[in-house]
Formats: sequence, C-alpha cells, structure tokens
Amino acid sequence: MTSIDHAAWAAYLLASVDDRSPVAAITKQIDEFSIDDAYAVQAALLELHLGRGDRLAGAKLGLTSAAKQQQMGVTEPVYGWMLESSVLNASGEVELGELIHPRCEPEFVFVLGEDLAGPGVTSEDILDATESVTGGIEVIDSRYEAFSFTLPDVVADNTSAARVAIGSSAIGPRDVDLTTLECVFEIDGEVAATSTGAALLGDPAKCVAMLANHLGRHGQKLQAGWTILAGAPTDAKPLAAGTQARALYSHLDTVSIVARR
Ligand code: OOG
Ligand code: MG
Repeated sequence: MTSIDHAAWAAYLLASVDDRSPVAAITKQIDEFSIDDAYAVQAALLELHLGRGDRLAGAKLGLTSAAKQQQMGVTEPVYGWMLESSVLNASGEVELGELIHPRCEPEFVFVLGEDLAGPGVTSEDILDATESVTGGIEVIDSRYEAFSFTLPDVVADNTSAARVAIGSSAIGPRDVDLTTLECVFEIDGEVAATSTGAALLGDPAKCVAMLANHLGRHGQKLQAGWTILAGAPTDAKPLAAGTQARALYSHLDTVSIVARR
C-alpha cells in the first residue's frame, strides 16, 4: 500500500453524500490508487458512518452480472457495506432530494442465520448458513461525476450503495433452485429486463461465497442476521421523480419503490 491518506479520501466521499453533489473520481487525481487502498478508503468511510450513529445491516456485492459489468465498464465484482440507514421502509419511497443521480436495479437478497468465515467458503456453505432468500431493489448513487468510475474508485465509494428495499416474503435457501429463480424488472409498468439467478456469475450463492472469502482476506466474516445483496442480474435504470420500479420474482413477493421529490 502507498502513503495515500485513506481517511481524507473517505471524508471527501462523505462530503459528496452530505452535499448531494458529485465529485471527481479519485483515480483522476492520483496515479497509484490500488485496490487495497480503495478497500482501506471504504473501511474508513464505514467508520465515519458508524461514528455518526449509523449501524451495519449487512454487506453487498456489485458487478456480479455481465449486464452490470458491461453497463459500468468494470469487469470485476466488488464488495461493500450495507448501512441500516439505507434500508427503505415498507412504502418504498425514495427521497430524490437526498441523492445525486440515483439508479435502481433488482437484487437477490440473502439473510444469514449463522456466522461464516472465509477462506474456502463454497456455495453449499452459503446455503447451509442462509436463513432465507428474498427479493429486493437497490438504489445506487455513485458519488462520482457522470456516474463514471474505475474499479478502485467504485470500491472506495462503497460500491455506489445508497438505498435498498427488501422484500417481505422469504423462502428457504434450498426451497427452489436459485439459479432458475426468475426476476422481471419493470419501470412504470413496462418490462425493462428479465433475468434469472444464473445471471449472477452462474449462481447467486457463489457470489455470496466470494464475499465471505473476500472478508476472510481482511480478517472479517459474514455475520448471523446480516442482509446480503448478491448483485443486480440486469443493468440499472435511472430513477427520476415519479418513477415506479417493481421487481417481480417467480417464487417471491413483488418488491416496489417509488421516487419522490
Ligand atoms: C456499482 C454498484 C454495482 C450491482 O448490483 O452490480 C451494484 C455501480 O454500478 O455503480 O450494486
Ligand atoms: Mg446492486
């Protein structure tokens, strides 16, 4: 790792959240910003949020589908944190005034029943440790200008995490084959995209296993009670005033959000 001031870059990104104003990507300002530096900034940013009284609700993966990787031009999965303050209430109302240039995307969501530590965690281990699976819609909001970034930038920015609606229905992790669980994503009543769990690196549980192994490399573990987003199976859509997004799942209740100004 370099002599980069991780805490200062975390404060830079938090100011963007607070001001609802995008900032220049970090890699546009410093040449040698490594992935390790980026995860160190992400960790410092989490500390700043926790220091303000927020709490950890779980974790997330991003860029785990070909659709997302192509949309964002970043071809590797990323890992981030989910804060309690980001979880929307049952009305699914998203206050646009609190965000910069939000987009929304469907999610496959795992709720963990047991702690699980990498390395060596497999999809089967994840299914064993999972209490339930449900659907969700994530609202992402890159803190960078033009929603544009490289891999280390988006890692530092906690993988664009902003808000999330979590479904109220739940199935057991082995009740259905998660690779064939279908999701239809609608924007204002029009089908925007359809997908199955297999869009997530072939298997959503495999994505969560990668998260466990990533945390293991940082001396951390998945924790019982955490909510984990496996990543969007399809590309994200802009969330403008009045936009209503719905994710309809083959074996789960529909999740919806609506954007308000
Ligand atoms: C990065 C976050 C990606 C997902 O599900 O792929 C993500 C971004 O696209 O801004 O949450
Ligand atoms: Mg996502």
